[in-house]
Amino acid sequence: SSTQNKPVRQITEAAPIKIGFAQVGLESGWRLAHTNSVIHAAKEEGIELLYDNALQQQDKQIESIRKFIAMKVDFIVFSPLVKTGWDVVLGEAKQAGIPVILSDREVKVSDDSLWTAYIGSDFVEEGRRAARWLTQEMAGSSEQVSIVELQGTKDSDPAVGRKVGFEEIIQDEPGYRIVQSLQGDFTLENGKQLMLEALGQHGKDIDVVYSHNDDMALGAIQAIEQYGLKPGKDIKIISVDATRAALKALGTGKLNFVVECNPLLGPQLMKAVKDYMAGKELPMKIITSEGVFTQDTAKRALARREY
Ligand code: GYE
Repeated sequence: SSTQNKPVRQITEAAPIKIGFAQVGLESGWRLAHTNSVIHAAKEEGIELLYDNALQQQDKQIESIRKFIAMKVDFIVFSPLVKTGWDVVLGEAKQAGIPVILSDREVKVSDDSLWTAYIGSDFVEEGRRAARWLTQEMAGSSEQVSIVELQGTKDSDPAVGRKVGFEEIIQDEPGYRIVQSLQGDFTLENGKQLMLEALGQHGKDIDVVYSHNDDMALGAIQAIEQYGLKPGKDIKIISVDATRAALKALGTGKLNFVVECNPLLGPQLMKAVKDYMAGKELPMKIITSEGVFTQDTAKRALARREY
């Protein structure tokens, strides 16, 4: 994109690379691990990092980006709350000649030269992985499978992708039905509330919960227990992220399957920043490779899990 061809300034010890990091919020265990990874990796590389947190508010995030533009940072890194609504502020960054790296969510803007690179996951594939496990798990059962979906933040890239990928697989299965799909915000509290609402409407008819992240799944576990059912047994639960807390819940049988989403993006991010400053062309998309966890594989993974 056009911002990639700008001459780069001289980086010295007295004037190191400066990144403005407009983080989206504090919503999840994944997010805390991501923030720590970025801060730590910047320190390791001698890169100056200015950190702002928008607490899941788009106007706050726009304000942060504007502040970083005014401070003439070398890069802006941000995790967009939602996909749309960034054209104006990213236009301002482009005008100022500041490249923007998206970590870990994509945006939908009219002009893709408004951002330089995306570093993160393939959310549609994560949704497919969740659904593939379910269809294998339920293979051979002739009964209807009633699913409650707990969605992440409305119009956010991970919520949209995880829904699309899951539905893509489920739609070919005649017995599967999403009986309720509730919009959430990726937090544990909210997951619990939404699950109580779903239980109030469908009660014991619910076979499966598909949660767009671990924190909401952990909230759903609390709700199911409060309702008097056994999470992982009476109701199967699938989630995405694979934080320590989720791996532990897999180990105790309260969760059934977790699709991994890697938050440790700091090192890749710093590498991209340094490559860019050295005049290298960055790939538009840098996609992380990830696995999945079952109750059997979770215990071993837990010993090595950093977050
Ligand atoms: O899965 C969820 C979160 O954008 C990939 O945001 C991220 C998602 C992550 O808070 O837990």
